[in-house]
Amino acid sequence: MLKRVIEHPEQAPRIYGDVPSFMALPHQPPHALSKLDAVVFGMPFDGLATLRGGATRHAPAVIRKMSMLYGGYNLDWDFEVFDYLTAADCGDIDVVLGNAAESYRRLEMAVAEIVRAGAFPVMLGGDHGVTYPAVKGLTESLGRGFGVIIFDTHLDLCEQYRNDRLSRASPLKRICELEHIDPTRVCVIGAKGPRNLPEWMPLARDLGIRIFTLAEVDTRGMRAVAEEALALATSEGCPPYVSVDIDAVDAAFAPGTNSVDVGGLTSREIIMGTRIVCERGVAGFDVVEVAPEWDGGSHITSALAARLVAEMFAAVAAKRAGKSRAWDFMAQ
Ligand SMILES: [Mn+2]
Repeated sequence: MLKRVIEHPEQAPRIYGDVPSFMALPHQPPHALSKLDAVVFGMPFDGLATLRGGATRHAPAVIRKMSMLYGGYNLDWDFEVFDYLTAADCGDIDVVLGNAAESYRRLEMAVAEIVRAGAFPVMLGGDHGVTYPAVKGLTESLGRGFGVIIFDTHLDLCEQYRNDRLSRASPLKRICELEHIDPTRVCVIGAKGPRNLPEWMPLARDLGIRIFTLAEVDTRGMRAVAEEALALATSEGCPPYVSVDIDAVDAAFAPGTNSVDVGGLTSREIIMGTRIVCERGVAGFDVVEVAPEWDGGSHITSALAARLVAEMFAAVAAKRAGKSRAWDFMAQ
């Protein structure tokens, strides 16, 4: 069994330079993946800058560094995650900055390799545009569909933005056009506020996407909302693809992002939501829109991104260990 190196951060395999592998997982390039449950990769791509830019291309390296905070044992779950789940880090996609189509094609090829290894992909973005090729590559490699659950402030439903159909403004629209994706099994959690377009909500209704607004999360609580989203997304029995746009989280907890917004989810709420929507396993997982330079040196947003991946791993492993909702028992 592939084992993590856990004694000291310096023992972690190096992806490049001083960048460790995610959570000190074994480093295996895509063409040499052994049989695994999960494979982490970085997608250091940012295309369109819609506000203040923000180099999401730097996110995979910083998220990996901050992941060294976290080990396989989690007090809330009270078990060793990597006793039940094998995972590796296959490094970054060799992106061509400025060329989304070619970069996305390379991502899809890597996802195909990950599926061939029997694993599910775990992507460190990148702007939100990269969720589209990840879902496309996955559904094409699997030859089937799955539900999709997205945490996001924005609905990202532009047909195109300045003639670009592959930008961070359009991934949800592109995903809903995929052959095997049923938009009625697609959910967005945490949408809010004045940085959405007036045509998006009617379009979401027409497509049949279930939008859980932040107001609904406030009223019903994250637990109820995440449970309903999971039931919708897994209605045909397959685990969902889960995408976390870090800008769903309040700027107080996640300032390091391009379309930063206030009045959003707390870090506790996004952790709770991530745990619940991943508890039946995942088809794939990503965390996107982290722009480390806007963290002002704290790397707090990258730490949250790494934590959410760790929580996803715990949720998936807990299902195998028969420890679902372990944190509920801890609270008693
Ligand atoms: Mn967003």
